[in-house]
Amino acid sequence: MGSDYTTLSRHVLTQMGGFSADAYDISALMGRIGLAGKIIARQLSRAGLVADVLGITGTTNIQGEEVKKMDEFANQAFIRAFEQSGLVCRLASEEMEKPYYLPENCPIGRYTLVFDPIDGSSNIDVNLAVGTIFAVRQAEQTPPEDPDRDLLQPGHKQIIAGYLLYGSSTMLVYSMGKGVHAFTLDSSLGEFILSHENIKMPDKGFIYSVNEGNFSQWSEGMQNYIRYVHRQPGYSARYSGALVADIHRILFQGGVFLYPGTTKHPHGKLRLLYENAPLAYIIQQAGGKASNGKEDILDITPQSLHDRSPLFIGSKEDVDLVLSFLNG
Ligand code: FBP
Repeated sequence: MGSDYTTLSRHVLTQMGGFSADAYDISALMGRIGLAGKIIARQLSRAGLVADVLGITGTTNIQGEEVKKMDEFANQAFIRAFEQSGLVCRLASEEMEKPYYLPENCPIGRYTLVFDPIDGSSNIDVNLAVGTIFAVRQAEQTPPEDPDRDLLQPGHKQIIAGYLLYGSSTMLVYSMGKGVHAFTLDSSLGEFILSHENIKMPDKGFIYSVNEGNFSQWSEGMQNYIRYVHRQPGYSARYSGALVADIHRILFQGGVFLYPGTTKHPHGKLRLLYENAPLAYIIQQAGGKASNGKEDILDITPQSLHDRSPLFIGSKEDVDLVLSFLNG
């Protein structure tokens, strides 16, 4: 267990190996992500008591989904957290068709941020765990005719990735390429304190996490994998409705999460840039694996901000087993 003094910003400085301007920039950037997370956690914690937390806004987002009031609140929390920061010039999220510019941070802002403000939105109104997913990349010179090209990069170009989990406690899990570390929010201090350092996941687990309601729409290989785990003693199905919560369980206990393509949605449901790639980065840093069924999630270059991809992610041996069924 970390001490009261291993705060998120201090841990990032240690990870950066010193007190350079870059180190302080990255530490400040993670501090802003932590701030947005605290503001979202506070709003969620009083959901049933104050107006305008639960329910829908009445609008539809670029995904064609009803926008929840918390989706909008969380999206704004991130934008507000990065205003006047000099860190991030452009942000892209699940809730915004196009990237959002913070002119006061341009062009000095040397990083870009992509995020899913609330992951597991269908859980909000029933007080079940939800999360936020984020990833940071270096901003690059882009041509005027294609200013956001540098947002469409493969996952291995992420320099930081992570998620916030709003569960019985609020946690922030991140990696900047030197292992995976988890922090727990101590609300009495208002600080994220290191609680789990250098998390390594089991090579094999006995949890499979999938929405079996889509069974009839899956490939034969995928159906055969599920038939196989149904026959094996010791396997347990766990599916929370929030990707972040299911991935968090698998990070600590092992197993595999699956969101395959379906006949209706051949690319599946989950978004590559701000759902699959950040979580693939975390899982790979913890010793696991993430694939779209054919290639490593971190090698895929998105063609557009809201591209979707199938996702098979978790313990190495479990993902390899799934791939062996998918590829016959
Ligand atoms: P949101 O980011 O819009 O919440 O969508 C993603 C998600 O809710 C994941 O968290 C979850 O794993 C999945 O969709 C659930 O989808 P389904 O209801 O089709 O099983």
